[in-house]
Amino acid sequence: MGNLHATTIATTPFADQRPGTSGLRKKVEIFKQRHYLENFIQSIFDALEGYQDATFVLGGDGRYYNREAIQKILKIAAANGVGRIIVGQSGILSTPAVSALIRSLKAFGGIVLSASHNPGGPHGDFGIKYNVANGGPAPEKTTEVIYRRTLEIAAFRIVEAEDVDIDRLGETMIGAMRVDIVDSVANYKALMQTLFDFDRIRDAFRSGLTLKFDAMSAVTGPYARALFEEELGAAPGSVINATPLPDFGGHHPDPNLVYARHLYDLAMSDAAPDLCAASDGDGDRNLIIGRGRFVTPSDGLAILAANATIAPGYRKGVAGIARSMPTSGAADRVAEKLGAPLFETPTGWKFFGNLLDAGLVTICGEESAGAGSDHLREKDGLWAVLFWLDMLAARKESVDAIVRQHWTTYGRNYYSRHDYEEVASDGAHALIDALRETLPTLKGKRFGALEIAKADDFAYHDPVDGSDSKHQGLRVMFADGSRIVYRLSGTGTAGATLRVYIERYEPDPARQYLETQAALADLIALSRELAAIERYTQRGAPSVIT
Ligand code: VG1
Ligand code: CO
Repeated sequence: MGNLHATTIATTPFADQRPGTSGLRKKVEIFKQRHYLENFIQSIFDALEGYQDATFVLGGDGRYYNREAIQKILKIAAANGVGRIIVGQSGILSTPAVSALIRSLKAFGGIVLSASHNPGGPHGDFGIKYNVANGGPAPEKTTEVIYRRTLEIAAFRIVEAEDVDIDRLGETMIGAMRVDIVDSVANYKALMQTLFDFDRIRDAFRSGLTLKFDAMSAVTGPYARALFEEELGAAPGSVINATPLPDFGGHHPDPNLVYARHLYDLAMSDAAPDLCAASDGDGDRNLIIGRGRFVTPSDGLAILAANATIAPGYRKGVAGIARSMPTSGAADRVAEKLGAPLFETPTGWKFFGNLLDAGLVTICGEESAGAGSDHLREKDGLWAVLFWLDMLAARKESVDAIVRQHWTTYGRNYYSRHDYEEVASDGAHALIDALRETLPTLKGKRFGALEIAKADDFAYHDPVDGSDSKHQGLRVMFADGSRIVYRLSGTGTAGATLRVYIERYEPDPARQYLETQAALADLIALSRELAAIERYTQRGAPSVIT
């Protein structure tokens, strides 16, 4: 194909294209509106500088509309003067694989098509996220420029060309832009081999270690098959639901105790394998359940950090740890013991990027089942599973034993998140506004044995670029170290979702084996009372407890 004609097409702005916690997420019906996707993609290019002739990475989690979106994006990119685009075969690339490719190829940036753990299909959700040259999600200053552009956009550019065959590996051209269709797994797999002791894990599987990994009919299937079964020798059938489906088989690809209940039940049964694990739609989250022991994501972060030097990729130790503010303080105790700094950031992986780039932290995590490290700039589900496998292989102990030993050493942070999903948006905002008003009056107040020591509206000052992010969640902190945090989700696509995070620290080994909801009962009751949740949301109880 020689010079193709690029046309400029007039358009009008949409008012609702502000990216949230992790990109722009909307119902498929919204994305399918005429010019909706085109406007957003053109706004991304309009917001960038100096990208002409540069390389970009493009791929998604295979959900409904992935393939159509890829064809449109390729044609818009060609019309905007992009030099080369690397596309995962059949449009498949996990979020961490995109991040890894951007870094390996020193690309200018990348576009991830995913709504992560949200359901897919014609009536489900779709999403677009722009990642920058370090491989991570664009920082807020960039997403704000993109958003402002979407409010003014008057035209987009697109070439008229045949669709590219994205199922066939190899190189093709759209006008002057080169398109490389690449293996979705190879680059990511090679990176994992530099971080973990594959021989040790292989030996462990040979000696009887057992795994059940559920790809939830989402993007990680091909990666998990290649890594766990083909490369590491886990028994055939260790990976289930391994074919990415456009509607994820009609399920929520969310690896939590509600949507992956069957894994929990398996792990608690007589037939339990040593490790049950799962990842989400786009492959950046992880669920870890050992035989008889669920590992909360907050504990998982702390345990990985405490054991990091077991893995070859982290032999040199941990420079620092970062966690999102609502994530439990379990990692703080590990950082303290390691003599490493601990950073507390707002929710969303984009806030870890600067800390990782500056070498201030090695391992990061969020309570929402995300963990990762400086190997790339996204959270990484299969990385976490490989880390656990390597730890099990090296320590030759069960998940349960590792967790118990961790609590004995560091104490246990009982932790739970209560989500009130899809409540009316007005009521949810009114709740937050009202609670914010009362924060200054809460200090010193007593509720039974609980005394409020401090209450604030979390703000973050980025120590690397000096940027400030305000209103990142309301914190109520108690004299005994317990905590309740309130914030509204920035990834939902219907109404509002109120997240309430509840935590209590228990240093006494004799009291570390209570059921979580029971251990937190008084704080849970207080969380509802303090914010008058039922009055504002008409909900007497949360819809999801994790
Ligand atoms: C949620 C999680 C947050 C995570 C984000 C994206 O955001 O709480 O920790 O970074 O999803 O994860 P929110 O604003 O809904 O609370 V993923 O795997 O959906 O890209
Ligand atoms: Co995700």
